[in-house]
Amino acid sequence: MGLNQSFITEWDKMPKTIMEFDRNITKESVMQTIQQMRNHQIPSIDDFCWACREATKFFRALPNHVDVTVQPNDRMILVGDMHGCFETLIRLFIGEPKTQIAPLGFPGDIVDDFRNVYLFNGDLVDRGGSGYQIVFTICLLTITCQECIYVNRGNHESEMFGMSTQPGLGHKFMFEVQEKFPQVDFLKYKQAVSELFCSFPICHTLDKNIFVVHGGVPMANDLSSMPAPSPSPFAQKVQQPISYNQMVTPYPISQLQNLNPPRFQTLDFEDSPRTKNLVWHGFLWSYDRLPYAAAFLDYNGYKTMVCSHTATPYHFVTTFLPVENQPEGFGIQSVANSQDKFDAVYQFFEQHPNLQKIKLSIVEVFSSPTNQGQLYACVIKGKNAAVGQRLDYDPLHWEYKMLGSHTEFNFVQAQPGPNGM
Ligand SMILES: [Mn+2]
Repeated sequence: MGLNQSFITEWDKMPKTIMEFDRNITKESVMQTIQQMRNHQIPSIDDFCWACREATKFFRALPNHVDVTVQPNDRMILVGDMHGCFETLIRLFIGEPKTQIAPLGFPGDIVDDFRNVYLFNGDLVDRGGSGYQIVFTICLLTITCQECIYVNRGNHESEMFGMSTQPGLGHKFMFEVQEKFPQVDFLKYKQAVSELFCSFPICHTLDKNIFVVHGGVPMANDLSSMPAPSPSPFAQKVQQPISYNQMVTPYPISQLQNLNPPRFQTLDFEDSPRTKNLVWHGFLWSYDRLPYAAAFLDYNGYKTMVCSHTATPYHFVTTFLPVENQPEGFGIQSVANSQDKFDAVYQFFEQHPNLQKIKLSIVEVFSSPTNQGQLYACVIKGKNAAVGQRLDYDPLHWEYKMLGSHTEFNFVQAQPGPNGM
């Protein structure tokens, strides 16, 4: 992805006014506030920091790994990287008449007898120009509708990106806030933002079978304290994984709750060789979509992993099947990276129900135009069954809600300069 391209839109650049905001909020008032932001009003920095602190209290009480009991009438909506594009949130919640895309509605809304439950899978900020409105929205919804909104932390919710006050490496959230409030010092809001970002849980499990995490899982390299592989994520994608059952067992998810330092002290998820052997780093930064990740699913009793982080232009589904005599235990059966391929893989498994039962899957979902492709959210409807059987965990059966194409967003010209955009 080109850091020299701006992902700030004409919408982001429209002049904003400060809204009147009553802190006695209700679900109804929050919907009105989101409408006001759509109409180019933004909260004051004091109201913004208040919302961050109130939401932080809630997130801090959650474990690192949140086990979500899905209700039979829940409609789970999994949203990938937003990267500061508030227009995507408008498309999800309210709709955008010019696109003809029907909105999914707000968290907690009942649509066709199903209750909307959202999970935002990290990277709320940076790159785009309206992370401020996204963070404010997430906080207000968390305060008023806790059972209908979940958030995972992404690698941008770190000192390296979203909390950074150092210029360089693309458009950063702290500078977005500074542009909105040039007279206010970073110190006024950086602490509230940092505490919020560090309070987000690391991963969620839905109905026991679907594991949702921003980056991926710690690789064998991470767990064996071996020297890190190439720092390039693209190099990692094609690198052969180290066979887990010969060298190190996959990370047991039960250990995540007791990991030290606690997540509240992990400001710095730097993407450098120095931090690559930290378990924290794997969950937020890993781009591994190879059999080692399937081994993690198998070891921990999950069927499907939902990741974001990779800016895929389509909702990639990677399918793994057990392979005899392979050290990894699993091999990649297919990667559905286009609609034609998706349909072919779907057909194959419909014709091979025995393989369907034993396969494992990874889905990549990205919901911001910074992927320079199509934007999607995953939609999975619950059913009336026992816990563990309420969601169909096979991603070939899920609905992928198209939110548009990157070509529909009017990006402004990149600023020339030594740091690029
Ligand atoms: Mn990311």
